[in-house]
Amino acid sequence: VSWSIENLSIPNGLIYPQPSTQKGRTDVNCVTNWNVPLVWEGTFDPIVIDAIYKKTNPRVGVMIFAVGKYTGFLKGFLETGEKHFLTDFRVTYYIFTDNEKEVPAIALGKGRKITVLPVPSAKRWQEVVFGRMKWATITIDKQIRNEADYLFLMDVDSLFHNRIGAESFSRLSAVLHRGYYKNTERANFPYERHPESRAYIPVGEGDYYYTAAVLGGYLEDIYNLVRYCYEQSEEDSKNKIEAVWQEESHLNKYLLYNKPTKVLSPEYLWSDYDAVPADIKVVRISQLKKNYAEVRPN
Ligand code: U5P
Repeated sequence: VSWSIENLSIPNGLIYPQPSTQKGRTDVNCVTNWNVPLVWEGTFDPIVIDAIYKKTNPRVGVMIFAVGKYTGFLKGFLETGEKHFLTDFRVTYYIFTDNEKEVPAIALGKGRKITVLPVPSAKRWQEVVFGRMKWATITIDKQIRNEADYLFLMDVDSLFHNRIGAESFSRLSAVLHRGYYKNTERANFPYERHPESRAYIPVGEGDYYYTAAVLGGYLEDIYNLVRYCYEQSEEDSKNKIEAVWQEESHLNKYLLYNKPTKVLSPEYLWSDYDAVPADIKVVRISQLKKNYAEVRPN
């Protein structure tokens, strides 16, 4: 299939500034030690990269969960997504919800649609968070596999503020957690440290600490990842264990031993709680402040 090899052709005659071998970002590292890109503003030309991927016109799926009061976040997420997220690409938002009536009617761009998928309500917020991996696994098997080439999984309680384009595409793209992307020894990453958990990572190992709130990649690679997180957390729960950061702990273990093919800087998920430092030149998505007591079931 065409998706197993990234095709880097562009339209003849596309005009863009000459790329340099000398100039570029010097304040941040733009490559990992397994030699894949670490993506920051200023490391790509949006015209060039979008042109490359538009040629293959991929079908992009975005899985978002809005269970209980979180349906209130859908409007802002979708409206700002339509302004900034892969505009000019084919995008389907897969909205997993226990309350279809609360899914707002949003004007969508050409080639873009919403598919609503019913899921059960939850008593504990942890049920939703773990349940995402389960419902994502089941629904990819049942439906999405035939409908998407690239697949994203995102938290709904956030807004898009700036462009996210084809630079986010790769086989497996993961986002650095804003809280630990610099000045943090890996021994201090909030990995699961109990050897009894399937998410256990020993002190002395680790690359980065990734967020579970934004993820993307080829459909099959995302499928393998979500199924892994689902199965590992099921094993833990049989042993009466819940990993310290739920599915994010399992995700970090997976990504340590199955390296992402692209690492996205915290531009791809910042937070309204945190001041924006100088090396974050553009905030593309930001998590909203929320009243946990109000929005979570327990
Ligand atoms: N979520 C819900 N309902 C809940 C808790 C979580 O839909 O009661 C989903 C949302 O998509 C949210 C994501 O963005 O799980 C992560 O949860 P949180 O860590 O933001 O609470």
